Amino acid sequence: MTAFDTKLKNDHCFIDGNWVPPVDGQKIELFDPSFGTKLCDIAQGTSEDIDLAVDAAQNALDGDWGQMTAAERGRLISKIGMEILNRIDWLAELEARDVGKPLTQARNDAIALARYMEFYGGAADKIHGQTIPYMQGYNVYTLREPHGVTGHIVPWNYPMQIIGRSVGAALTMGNACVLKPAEEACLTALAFAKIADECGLPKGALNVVPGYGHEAGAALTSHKGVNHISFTGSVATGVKVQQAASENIVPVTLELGGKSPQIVFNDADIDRALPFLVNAGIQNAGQTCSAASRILVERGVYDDVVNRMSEAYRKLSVGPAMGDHSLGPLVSKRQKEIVEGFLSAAETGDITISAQGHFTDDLPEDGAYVLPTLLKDVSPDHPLAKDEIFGPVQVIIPFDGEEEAISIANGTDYGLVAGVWTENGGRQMRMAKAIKSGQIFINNYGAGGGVELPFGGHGKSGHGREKGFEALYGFSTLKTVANWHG
Ligand code: TXE
Repeated sequence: MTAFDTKLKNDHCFIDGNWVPPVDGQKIELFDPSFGTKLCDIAQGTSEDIDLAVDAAQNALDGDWGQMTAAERGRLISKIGMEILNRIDWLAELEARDVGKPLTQARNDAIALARYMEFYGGAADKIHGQTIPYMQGYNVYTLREPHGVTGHIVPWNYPMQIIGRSVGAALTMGNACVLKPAEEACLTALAFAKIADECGLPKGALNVVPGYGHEAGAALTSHKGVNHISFTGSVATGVKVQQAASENIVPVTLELGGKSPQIVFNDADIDRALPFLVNAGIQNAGQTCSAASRILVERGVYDDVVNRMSEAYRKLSVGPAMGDHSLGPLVSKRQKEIVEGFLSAAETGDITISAQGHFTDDLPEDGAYVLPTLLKDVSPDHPLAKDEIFGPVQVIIPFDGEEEAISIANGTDYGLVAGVWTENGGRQMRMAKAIKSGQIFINNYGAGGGVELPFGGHGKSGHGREKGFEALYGFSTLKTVANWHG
């Protein structure tokens, strides 16, 4: 199988059920980060393409898509999920070559995308309003309705999963979507549109406009015809998105990454914890919003955890995505420079590298590779322990007792996910309550992806919840009807 079959019009937009070139004909070059070579061109959509996409979405709401019952939508969304499963190899290869994700991880993302569609497809006709007891002579009830046109700005780190959790939920509630994938990674967004189209999604219900953030992205977030915006990306861009949306008084869901801790107490089951501690830092080469980039370890087991994590790090291999190593390259040379900047701050800041992984022998020279790096004895106040690195770098920080663990855990601007490792039931509950974070995992981390589990941030990690039924509430609005019948 080749990465590009001729059926995927990679340099087109998908608008109103048609594959169309961008209005001004411009293109963006897409690179394979495993080799640093050009992969293909994608469309450089602009505000004109966004206008067309928003019009098409509005027409879909006024047309066939808006007329479908919840059960019909659910059946269609489930069908798209089934078709994704049928084309898993194709999707996985597209993602691996586009963003450098090791093939097995890319495959898991395709499975997660299918799982979102399966979950949401099944939920479509199970979301409903309520009746409210009120004054004599009234029937009062609520209706759950779509926002209308929803805008989806998706980053490059988990395109398929993020499309699943946001576009999947928005379609389920009957919204019509305009999706702007990241300029570094948009092939699986186009492939998703192709699959949805072939499954019979009415035209205009999903539109995809690739392009730069400051052009197509900004045009989408400030568009007066958009009724809800879902954004996943950096804090700096999240601020711009929220400002743009506020001009039109449009609700926004922001997922802006984090500096998530896993906290290991002296009584933890370290055999069980170890793979979670390491994988949650190096999965997708650390380019994960919920990466456990801080490992807090109680003094009594500190040396043991450092030694065992170091041993695991030394076994990690880094190579081309299609070779399916522990880690692939980072998404781009730009991201590699960002991560190397942090690593040189470690060198000059006198921080000890406890262990690193290794490159494969035949590493392509121009790939965006960095070694997974474990840093120990890092002060909780150091930028390496506070800032999101978005690369395969974990810091280990010692602590003494619950109080200090909580203070360090809550000591960054972020609060997306936290893990707690302890056998003490009372402490599990105290920690779950005290940590400021959208998700807390006790004696596990990530819960296998958790399509069903509401997910979102605290502080600068953002606001609003995606995944699970919560996302369906977020992608809908509530209307109250008070009907006086005398
Ligand atoms: O993010 P941006 P970048 C973090 C991570 C990373 C850093 C920079 O720390 O190192 O952000 O990555 C679109 N209006 N995360 O520069 O700019 C852009 O086209 C509207 C964490 O890639 O936030 C892309 O589709 N949209 C994160 C998306 O925003 C705009 C995932 C993300 O790009 C826009 C990615 C604008 N003005 C990076 N400017 C996570 N939470 O998982 C850009 N975009």
